[in-house]
Order: sequence, then C-alpha cells, then structure tokens
Amino acid sequence: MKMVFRWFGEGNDTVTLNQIRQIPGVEGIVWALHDVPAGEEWPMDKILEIKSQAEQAGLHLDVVESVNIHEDIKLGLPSRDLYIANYKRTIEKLAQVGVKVICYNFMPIFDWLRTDLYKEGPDGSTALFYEKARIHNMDPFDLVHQINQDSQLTMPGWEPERLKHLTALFEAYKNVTEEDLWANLEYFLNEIIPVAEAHDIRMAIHPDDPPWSIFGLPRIITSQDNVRRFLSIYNSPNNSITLCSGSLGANPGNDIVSMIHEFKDRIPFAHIRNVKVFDNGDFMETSHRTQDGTVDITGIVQAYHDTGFTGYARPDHGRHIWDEKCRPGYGLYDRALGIMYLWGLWDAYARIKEGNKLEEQVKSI
Ligand code: DNO
Repeated sequence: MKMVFRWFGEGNDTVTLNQIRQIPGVEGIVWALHDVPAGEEWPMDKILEIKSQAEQAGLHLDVVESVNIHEDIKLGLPSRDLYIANYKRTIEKLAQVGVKVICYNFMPIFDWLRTDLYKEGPDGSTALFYEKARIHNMDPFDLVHQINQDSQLTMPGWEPERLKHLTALFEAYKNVTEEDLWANLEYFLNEIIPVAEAHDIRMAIHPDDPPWSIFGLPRIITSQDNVRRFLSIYNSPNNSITLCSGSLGANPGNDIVSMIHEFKDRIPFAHIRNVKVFDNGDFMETSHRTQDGTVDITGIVQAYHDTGFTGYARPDHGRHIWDEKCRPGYGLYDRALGIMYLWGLWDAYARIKEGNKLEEQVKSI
C-alpha cells in the first residue's frame, strides 16, 4: 500500500506540502489542475509547476484526481469527440511527467453531494452530512447556492463555471436514462483506454457519491454488480476503479470487503474512509475508526493486506477537529489521524502474517 494525500495546490489548500511530508508514510500528493475547466487540455507548463513543487517537497505526483469529464461526453453529444481528443492529449502529457493513475468520475452534473458541510457531531467536531429527506424536498439550485456560500474554497465538482449552466444541464439530461449513460461511458472507454494502455496509465473511475440517483439524474457506478459490469465493458488492467469505501459504504448493502476480493487486480487506487449510516438513510462522515461508523474499515484494510494490495491509498475525507479552519472534508488533522489508523491496522496484519509464516516454518522442521 502506497500512502498518498490529496492536495489542492498552492493558494488553494490550507494544508502545505511540508505538513504533508511529515505525515508518516506519505509518499506522494493526489493532485489536479483545479482551474482548468472540464473538457480542456491541461497545459504542460502548469503540470510542470506542480511537478517541481511536489519534487521539492520530496513527494511524487503519481496520482491525479481528477481529470474531469465534460458533460457533452456523458450526454453523448456529437461535440464529445473534441473533448475526448483533449482528454487523450492530457493523458499523454500526464504520462510524460510520470503519472501512473488518473481518477475520474462519470456522475451527471454533480460530483459528490451533501446537505451540510459542517454538521456538528456529539464530540463538537464537524463533518460532511447527507440528509436524505432534505435532498428529496430540495431544489438543486438552492443546494448549489448553499454549498458555494458555506465554503470559502471552491469545492471539487462544484466549480462555479460548470454549475452556472445548471438549468440547461438539467434540460439536457431530461431524457437520458441509465442505459444511455452506460452507452456513453462505453464510447468514452473505447476511445480512452487504448491511449491509457499505450502510456501505461491506469484510468480509475470513482464510484458515485452517494451511490444512488439524485434529483432524477441517472447514476450507475453504485454497486458491486455495476462495478462488475463497468469492468467487463473493457477488459484491461488500464480500465480500473478507485475503490471509495465511503461513497459505496453510504449504502450498507454494499459489501466493500467482498468487492476488494473480487476486483483486486483492477484497484490501483483506494479511498479509505468511514461513514455512519442512520436508519432513515441519512449519513455522516466520521473518523476512520471502525467503531465510529458503519463501514468495516478494519475488514477493508485486512482485505487489502490479504490480497497483497500494492496500489495507492488515501485517507479521503476527515472531520474538522481541534478548531481547524480548512476546506470541508480536507483538513490536515483528522486525515493524518486516519492515516495512522490505516497504518496501524496494516502493520498489525503484516506482523500477524510474519508470525504465521514463522510458525509454519517451525512446524515444518
Ligand atoms: C470527494 C472526492 C470526489 C472525487 C471525484 C473523482 O471528495 O472523493 O470529488 O475526487 O468524484 O472524480
């Protein structure tokens, strides 16, 4: 397991590269050019700027999250070919600077979705929260307005330039079914994966967060069956997934441990975090500790260890603790604590395995 940490870039993150390198076992940043609109080709000078910043801090830049997909590709419009051509050139450039994994998602209009960015928990910390009933009664426009108001920093997936066309986008998706979305994803994969193969890049789709339809929009990367279907569309190690335990775990019917065992060769990147799911379908992000939420983080780390996981992992979101002022979900303290929990479990499993091997050797003497 190679530990990495998401970083939003100089002037766009409250966490510094020097802080990141001091978290035990963190080798690299998970990055993106957040100011390049979806669909545009990434400029090489900006890519090289991040490369030099990361290298100066002794961190690698193997993982990009995300190169976002233009809506026209998800909608299957004729203009998609132009955006796909830009995407291919971005893949080629990223390969040139040594990138190994590109995370992306195929969620219509919205990326992840929550109703509160600072919901207070019983210990006084705050975290991202999803209130099911509120979403059902809410106008998406109000939500976008509220989310952008509550956060000082632009939230990934909620970039103002993408969302200012919200009415037109909802109109465009009116007749798009789940099967249409699958077909548009297949078209994209058939174009992109050969390029990824040629450049030794693993494309890793992120599951939908939450893993169900919202505001009547189709969502398809939501369950074990659908991940299986996705991987079979293009059977190549370069067509792979970012297994996000928190996104899929918002539906307690998703068995993440079973997914790790089934998809082990197709997971180059793991997002590991916990959520507490309530009986009414609401969920709250919690610390990484297994006991604090609904997701079996202990079992997940064990499954990664047992399957010999050598990919990249990041702690994903954290709560806001110790009065930290930060981008919602992306503070330093709780994510660093999360990493130490993940390492603790990982190292313990390693020790147990060594012990078992030794025992076998002794028995065989
Ligand atoms: C949330 C993240 C997502 C993720 C994208 C991947 O914080 O996990 O925004 O980066 O869905 O494209």
